Amino acid sequence: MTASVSTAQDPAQDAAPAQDSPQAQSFDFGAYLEAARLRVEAALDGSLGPERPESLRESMRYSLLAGGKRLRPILCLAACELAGADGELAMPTAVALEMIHTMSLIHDDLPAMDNDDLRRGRPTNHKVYGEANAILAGDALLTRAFEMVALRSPGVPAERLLAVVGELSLASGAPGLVGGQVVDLECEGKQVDLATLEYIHLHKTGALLRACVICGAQIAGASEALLAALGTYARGIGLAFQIIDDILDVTASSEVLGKTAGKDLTADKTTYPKLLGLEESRCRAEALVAEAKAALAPWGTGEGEFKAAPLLALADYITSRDR
Ligand code: GRG
Repeated sequence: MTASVSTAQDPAQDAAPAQDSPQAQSFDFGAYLEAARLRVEAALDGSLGPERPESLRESMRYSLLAGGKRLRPILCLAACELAGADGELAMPTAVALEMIHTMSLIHDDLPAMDNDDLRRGRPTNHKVYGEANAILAGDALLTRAFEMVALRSPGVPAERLLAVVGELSLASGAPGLVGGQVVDLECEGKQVDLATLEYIHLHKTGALLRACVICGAQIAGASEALLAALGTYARGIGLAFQIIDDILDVTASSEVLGKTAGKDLTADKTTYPKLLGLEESRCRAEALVAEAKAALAPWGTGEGEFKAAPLLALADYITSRDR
């Protein structure tokens, strides 16, 4: 597939599809999601090669290729395409994002953290490979993610890759995942207010979702206006994603979720349903998705309609998903 780089500076340029394109007439989100998922699965499958020893490679692959919705890499590809470039250009970064996400799941499941036995419908990494190996598999996935961007992203200008490395560092470290996780652990068993809950989720869940769309767009050389709009979009979908996660924790089964349901209650965590009730939580998630979609309005009308369609539909998917 030929990759092209856009230097678009405004909504009309960022997202102008071919005129009269039949794709612009209608958008089949189900087909889009499945095609994008398959592209991502293939890229993930080919992403781990030289890791040695073999036992490390096996445990990395066990978690990385265990399924999952692949929402993060798909958001990255969609943002890259909205910003006017071929999504394939962002595939190594999309893989890196899934590697960071998978690392965070492996570490989150450890006995010292959430202590879980089930993830993506399988025994957790440490249940299969032991705690030390699970920590190391997570460490290797995290560092491999940066290698994907810095050394395995052909065709992307170096200054864009540097910006992506910066975003991924912020999202993974104390200003993102780690900071959110620390506050989350500190708040277990305590009464937490809405502002603290929002802080936890904007960092623990929202930071990486933000990095997905920002990095995808940076690879395409998106304008500052589009990056700002994507930041607002990401805040909305990040919080909505976590609200729905909290709702599903009490309404769905472990079988459907592929992870232990009812965990928040057992761990005595403050959740949106606990603070607001189920109905109010769902309304809040829907309002956040509406805010997220509104941020992309300048890129989602007229000629830009088709290129914005995946991110708009992905926002709706966040509230309609059942796992
Ligand atoms: C060591 C740098 C470093 C970071 C780790 C453990 C940790 C710090 C952070 C925990 C982050 C975490 C697990 C947040 C929860 C995010 C979340 C809601 C995950 C579920 O995402 P889905 O539903 O899962 O997209 P699938 O399986 O579909 O990918």
